[in-house]
Amino acid sequence: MTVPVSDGYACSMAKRQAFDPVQAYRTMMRIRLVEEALVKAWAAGYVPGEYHSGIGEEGINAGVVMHLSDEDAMALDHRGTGPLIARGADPLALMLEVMGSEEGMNAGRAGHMHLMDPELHAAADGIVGSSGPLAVGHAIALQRLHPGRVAIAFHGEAAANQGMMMEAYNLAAAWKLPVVFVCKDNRWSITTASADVTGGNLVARAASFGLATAEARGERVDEVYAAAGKLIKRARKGRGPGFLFVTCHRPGGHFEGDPIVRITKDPITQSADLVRELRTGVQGRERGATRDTIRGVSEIVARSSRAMRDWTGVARKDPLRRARKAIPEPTARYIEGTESEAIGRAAATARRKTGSRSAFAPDGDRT
Ligand SMILES: Cc1ncc(C[n+]2csc(CCOP(=O)(O)OP(=O)(O)O)c2C)c(N)n1
Ligand SMILES: [Mg+2]
Repeated sequence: MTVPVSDGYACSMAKRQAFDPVQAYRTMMRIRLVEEALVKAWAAGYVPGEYHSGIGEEGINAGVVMHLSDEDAMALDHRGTGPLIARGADPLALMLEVMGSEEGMNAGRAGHMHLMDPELHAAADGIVGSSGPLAVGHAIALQRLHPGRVAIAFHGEAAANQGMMMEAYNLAAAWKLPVVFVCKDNRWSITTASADVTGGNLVARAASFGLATAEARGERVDEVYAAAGKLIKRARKGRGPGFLFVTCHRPGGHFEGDPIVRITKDPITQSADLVRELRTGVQGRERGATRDTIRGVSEIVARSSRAMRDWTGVARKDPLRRARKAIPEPTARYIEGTESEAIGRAAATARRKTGSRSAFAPDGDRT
């Protein structure tokens, strides 16, 4: 399913070679609005389970996906909303799916972590690292059936430590497959700082497998577009796979309701549970030696403050803010107006259709 192409949106993207900042801003704005609508829907109890938003990754999603065309494939991770919207997936069908509706893009069976659009050759998977082998599978098929087409694997920096991801890098290089791995580095894997569990350097690691590498800052969509373009172009020509390493800042933390983000926003109320648990740990019967307890508490405090530092005050790294500066003000406003209206309408429809299921609110909040 694709968005009606009244503005030439979905199908015109791939044919363009030069970077189009207006198209980039429209794509990023559309992603942001869908993400924000889903974040609000989650808080209001319309979304069963978790929701991992990709707010902050829009520069990566738009910068990479703007290079793709019809037969190209995408294997997505647990933050699949952005790439799918960038590719032209129907926002209403996607929102309905995340809300568990039978009218959703996968009849409500997939939820947000297994979104799939066969027409776009795109599917998400909640198993961390699985987008690697899945993209390699697509790439094997493309190499034989559709030379010139490319497969993309979106994955987090922590997923790069999964064994199956390294198998994917290896086979891609050994068989010169048309695949580009897009590694989105937000520096966190849930509450583990990735630097604490990662040996060496991921770009050097990818290069050592024989992948062509490039790097970009995720808040600069033009930079992502240029770096992705080089790797995608050579992969299409049969010159082998690539690895694109892109930094990004995700202010929402790991998922909606992330306790650390909640504490950052409202420390007095939201830290009550943490303080209670810490007190039980420190004073309870099962407590360990005092030295270990002190070390444990300091570790928790240090880790929480490191996360808070990373996840707050990143507005200046917001990819939309940067992209907006690159286009004329009236154009930006026009895009904001038309996209807000379309996505607002789709979000209201999705809520109306799933209204009777709005039973998943955290803390009984139904805003
Ligand atoms: C194989 C596997 N292990 C653990 C998990 C739980 N899990 C879900 S997301 C996540 C963090 C992944 O971090 P990263 O790849 O950096 O992606 P990010 O969430 O930061 O976007 C983990 C450990 C999982 N889904 N699959
Ligand atoms: Mg990460």
